[in-house]
Amino acid sequence: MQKPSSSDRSRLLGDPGVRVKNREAWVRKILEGDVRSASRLLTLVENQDPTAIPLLKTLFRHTGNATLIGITGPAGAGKSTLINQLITALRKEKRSVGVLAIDPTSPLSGGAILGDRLRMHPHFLDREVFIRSLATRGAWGGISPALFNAIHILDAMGKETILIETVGVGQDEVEIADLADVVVLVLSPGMGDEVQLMKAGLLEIGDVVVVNKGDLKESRRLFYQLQEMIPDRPIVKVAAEKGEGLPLLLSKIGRALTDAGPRGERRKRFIIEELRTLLRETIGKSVLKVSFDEKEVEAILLRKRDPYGLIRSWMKKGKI
Ligand SMILES: Nc1nc2c(ncn2[C@@H]2O[C@H](COP(=O)(O)OP(=O)(O)OP(=O)(O)O)[C@@H](O)[C@H]2O)c(=O)[nH]1
Ligand SMILES: [Mg+2]
Repeated sequence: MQKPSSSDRSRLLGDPGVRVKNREAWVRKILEGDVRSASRLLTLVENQDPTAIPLLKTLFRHTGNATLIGITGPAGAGKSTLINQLITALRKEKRSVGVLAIDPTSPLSGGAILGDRLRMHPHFLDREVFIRSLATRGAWGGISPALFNAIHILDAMGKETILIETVGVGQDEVEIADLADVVVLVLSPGMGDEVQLMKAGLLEIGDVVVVNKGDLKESRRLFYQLQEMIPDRPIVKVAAEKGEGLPLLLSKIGRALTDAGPRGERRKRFIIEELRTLLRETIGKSVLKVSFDEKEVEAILLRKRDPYGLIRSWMKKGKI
């Protein structure tokens, strides 16, 4: 990888000199939940356009309220179909919903954007539902600052629940969905035997495990195998296409959220991973060994500081 230049830095951390026209009105509209204003900023974020940063800095203090639900699992397991059903269920509870579909990069799932649009279509006209696909362009693979920023934008829009779909293949790398408040691992029959699942490390993630395609008889076998392999974890059989099994799944998700303890504690991991990702992309090397000051993480958690400004200040002080 090339050494990042100072323009790379301003792309990710902002340039104090940059002025954005109508910034206040733009921010206000996003906070009101305006879809067009949010979409415009998401496009800037996706393209790593530095003019996004001043807006993100202003929005940041209005974030941290949404519940984040990660939906991960192999390509074709039925994640998007399940998300569609989850939206319906959450809307019945009058919760506003944001969905971020992180484009699957594996060739198996080509055409995912169109597929996602079609499968989530019933909610396109609902103002309380905002769905967006996002291309990952992290120089180091899956996770990139854009993904964190996209979550902040949906959060600032006032979405109460944000569903994050990523293809999880069980490699060592952290996926954005794994940083959510609760992670739902979606599996379905016909993806190979259980030994392969174990080998892939796929079963290491997921607070709640879904066996989807419950209408197929092979799903029973997978369900029982999983019960043996991960006896301590909630496993729910669902037929996403028919909308079966959703109430039980929602209650397990709710339980997992409660069991996970105070949200602040869980969010620290999210913040540390966000800082790590920003650092990695701005200084161009892996930063696994950088230790994060508890007080600084806390300041971000409480929205007294934002991640972009904090890293800038570290650079100024020569800490990195
Ligand atoms: N039989 C059956 N098929 C299902 C069910 N849910 C989803 N499918 C089918 O499984 C295929 C993949 O569904 P998606 O929802 O696109 O799966 P995905 O995990 O989002 O896939 P990617 O985004 O490509 O990783 C589609 O053909 C769905 O129609 C189900 O409950 N039963
Ligand atoms: Mg999908």
